Amino acid sequence: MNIKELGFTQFFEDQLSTLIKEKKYEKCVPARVCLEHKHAYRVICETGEWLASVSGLYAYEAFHRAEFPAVGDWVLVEKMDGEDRAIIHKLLNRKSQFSRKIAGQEIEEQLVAANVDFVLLVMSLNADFNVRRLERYLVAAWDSGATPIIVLTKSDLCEDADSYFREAQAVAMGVEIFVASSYTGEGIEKIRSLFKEGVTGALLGSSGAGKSTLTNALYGDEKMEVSDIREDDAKGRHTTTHRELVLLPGGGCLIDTPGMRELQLWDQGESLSSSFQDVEGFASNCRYRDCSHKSEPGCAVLDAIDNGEIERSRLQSYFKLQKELAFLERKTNTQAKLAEQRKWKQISKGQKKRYK
Ligand SMILES: Nc1nc2c(ncn2[C@@H]2O[C@H](COP(=O)(O)OP(=O)(O)OP(=O)(O)O)[C@@H](O)[C@H]2O)c(=O)[nH]1
Ligand SMILES: [Mg+2]
Ligand SMILES: [Zn+2]
Repeated sequence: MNIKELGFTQFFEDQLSTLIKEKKYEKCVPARVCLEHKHAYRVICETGEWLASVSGLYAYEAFHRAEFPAVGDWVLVEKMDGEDRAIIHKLLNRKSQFSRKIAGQEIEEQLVAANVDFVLLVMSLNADFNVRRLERYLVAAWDSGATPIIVLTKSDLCEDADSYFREAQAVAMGVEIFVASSYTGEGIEKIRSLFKEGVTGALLGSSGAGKSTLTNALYGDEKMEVSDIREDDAKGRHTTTHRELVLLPGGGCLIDTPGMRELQLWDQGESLSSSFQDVEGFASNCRYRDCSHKSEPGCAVLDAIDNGEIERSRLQSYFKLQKELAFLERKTNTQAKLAEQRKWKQISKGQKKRYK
């Protein structure tokens, strides 16, 4: 196998050519993380597939959870003699990363997939379909550095796919939308044509949306386990438990992920603007620059709602996501400040010792 097939592009080659000159990486080869389970990894490289874990030094130096390898990452590994095991010594810089805030109260980034070109937001054309959730996924997807794509699955179950398509289109702002069925094969070829050699996509969405079934359809065989959804609410059973990278026979890599219960945003940039170009477009015509679009006179956004150009629920969704991101920013700023203070405390402690 040639690692180009695994997605080893110039971006990674450039990093490798510098790193490999360092003595400590002399015995290393590049490998891609294809499975992760509690800090144990499976990696693929040119000569095989190995179980791997990070070196002691790596673990010691990694400060944040996001500095540990995730599925899709490129790492430098050293094979252990006579064993199908390897040690991960170095993580190569990522070209994209889809992140979320970890579940619960803690403010920390969790990586869902790394180095993907496309994030395929999967939603089924039944009770799972929810435009507000789609908006949330789109914000996260725009932030990832990968291109978002929407896949509306189970079209065979839906009499009126067109109206769902239009609903999705109204919030998708230039994002390509595929209507597909893994049962009848509708849309599958079109989705497959995204995957050329070296291209990586990741499937994201709720449990039961049909991500693993789609993986199997694209793969052309029963690669991933799938199971029924619950009749009463169309929710899935969390069948997939690990993120896994699969090499498609026709070229390209696909990452299947476990269905998410909730996607809490972990946003670094301008992704809200990318997802809500319509709202922000109108907002630029408001009379006051700091218009909150709640009750001000001359508010172009409220006018747009009155004229039916934007739905009120979309504006509410915008406010909600904006609030969530502002909260996250405040929290991460506080955390950064605390970390800084801790660092200075340690340094000054060290200095006091030295002067004693
Ligand atoms: N009718 C129909 N059913 C589908 C289609 N795709 C998936 N399903 C069914 O939906 C159920 C859930 O599919 P999965 O592929 O396991 O869903 P998933 O998104 O991988 O779920 P998790 O692994 O739990 O996140 C299974 O019963 C599938 O057979 C489709 O295109 N049409
Ligand atoms: Mg699955
Ligand atoms: Zn306004």
